[in-house]
Amino acid sequence: PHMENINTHIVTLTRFLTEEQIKHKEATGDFTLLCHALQFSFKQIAYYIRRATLVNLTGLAGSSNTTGDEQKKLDVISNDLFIEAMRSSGKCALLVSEEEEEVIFFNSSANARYAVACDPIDGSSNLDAGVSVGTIFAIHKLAEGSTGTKEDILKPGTELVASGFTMYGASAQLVITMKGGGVNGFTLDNGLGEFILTHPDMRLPRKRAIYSVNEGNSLYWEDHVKDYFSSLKEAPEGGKPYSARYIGSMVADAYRTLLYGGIFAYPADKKSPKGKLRILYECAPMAMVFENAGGQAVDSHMNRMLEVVPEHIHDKAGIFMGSYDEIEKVKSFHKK
Ligand code: P6P
Repeated sequence: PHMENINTHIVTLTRFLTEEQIKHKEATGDFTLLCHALQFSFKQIAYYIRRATLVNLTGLAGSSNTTGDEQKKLDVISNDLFIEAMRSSGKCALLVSEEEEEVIFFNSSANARYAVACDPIDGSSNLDAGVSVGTIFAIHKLAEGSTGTKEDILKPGTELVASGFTMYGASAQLVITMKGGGVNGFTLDNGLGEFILTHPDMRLPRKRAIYSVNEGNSLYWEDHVKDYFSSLKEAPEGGKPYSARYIGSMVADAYRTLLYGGIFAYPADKKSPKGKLRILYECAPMAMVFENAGGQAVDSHMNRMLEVVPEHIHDKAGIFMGSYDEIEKVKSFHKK
């Protein structure tokens, strides 16, 4: 009888990726191998974050390691790990990282067909406060015949092959979605060193009375943004106002919104006219996850986020993402 309560249907990320590959007859295995390099870097980053608080990796000035050289901050270590994982995979032609001013071209990966954008440690300013941070990733496929140029990554999110994020919280939670597919959540089992499928086919509730925005910027918001958020604080006949939940780490706010529903927003405002969050490795990958989970994501002009094309690799955008009905409500407040 004890066997009855042991979940024997364990799907690891590795098995999941292989099953996905088999669905595509034309698959060469390159995408699968790229994703293995990704998951390896998430395991490494998770390991370093867990050690960070112990060995002072959270970037407190003056800390140095045994050889005495200046202790690298966690965001630098994570960026280095991620770059090396992409390089050694041989499947990544070029990489855009939040930590790198310019595109990194992997000339050693001659036949690589993928371009990756990532934020290795999004929310790192919160690290020493113990707030969950995360790695956000977006995968584009090179245009036919392209040898890998900046144009291969300056594309609308509608062309993304896959995207997702790993949140380093009490445990490492990985969320991944592929073009035309659903959203699946995996939890890192530290003992096995495996990501286990714990949240199959994640679906955003159509509505939920939770809003997530930095109200400290409300002085700078456009009027229709002020009106929208003010409307959430009213109690319609017999109804109740919304709850406010803001962590200030996009991956943590996004993960909660994905699980519970509601809306997360970082509107462009008078202080940040183009918004604060970056299109390639924050807005677009999150938008793909939210749309594939049944939600929506729009920019400050109410354009579908996945149709926004950045001019430069670090371009920003305002963003509203969350439950389908909630975004419809934002649109209704936006003056034409
Ligand atoms: P603010 C973290 O610094 C970050 O890039 C995102 O992770 C987060 O959503 C946003 O900025 C928080 O910005 O202005 O509210 O502190």
